[in-house]
Amino acid sequence: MKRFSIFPALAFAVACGGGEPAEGAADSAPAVAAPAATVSAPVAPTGPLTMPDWFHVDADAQTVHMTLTAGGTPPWHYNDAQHGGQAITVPVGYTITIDLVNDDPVMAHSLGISADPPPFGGVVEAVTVFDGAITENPASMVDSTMPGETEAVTFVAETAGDYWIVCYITGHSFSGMWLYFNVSSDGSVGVQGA
Ligand SMILES: [Cu+2]
Repeated sequence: MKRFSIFPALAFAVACGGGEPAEGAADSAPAVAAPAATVSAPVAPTGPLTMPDWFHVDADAQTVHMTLTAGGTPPWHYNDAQHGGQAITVPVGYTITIDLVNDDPVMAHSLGISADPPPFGGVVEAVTVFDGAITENPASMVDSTMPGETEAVTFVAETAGDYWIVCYITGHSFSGMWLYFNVSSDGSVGVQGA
């Protein structure tokens, strides 16, 4: 189980910040993101709900289809956002499909909807709040969504509330690989912070 020996070290390096390899990560972080060393929950992005080109709503069919691209050097991210730098809102009762594209050249990633809020520990239990809202083998370094792969999950957002999209690979959510995921009861839909 080599991931247990490798990842705490990586997470530690990220948490400590250091001076040297953080340049690229800092450049790609949205202005709303909290500093990487923060372990408390940052403030969620505000502003209007937008419809980026990776986010498609069909009100007649009551579906939302979105693409989340995972990758980057630590802190790892979805769609270039870390530490809740994006907030995704979907209407309650809609059927949601998320295509997780792993664009990271070297690292396994995963995705699921967590009912437990940040801050996240090094190990996030591989459970999800909505049936089907989790990629396969989400904590595995060798059998989750591997570099170059795309994995789709489809689920019904059946209960309104505040949730979080998390990566279950050890150390990833801890280091910032998570987004806000809100299920609205008033039909609100869109993305903040994109
Ligand atoms: Cu990850």
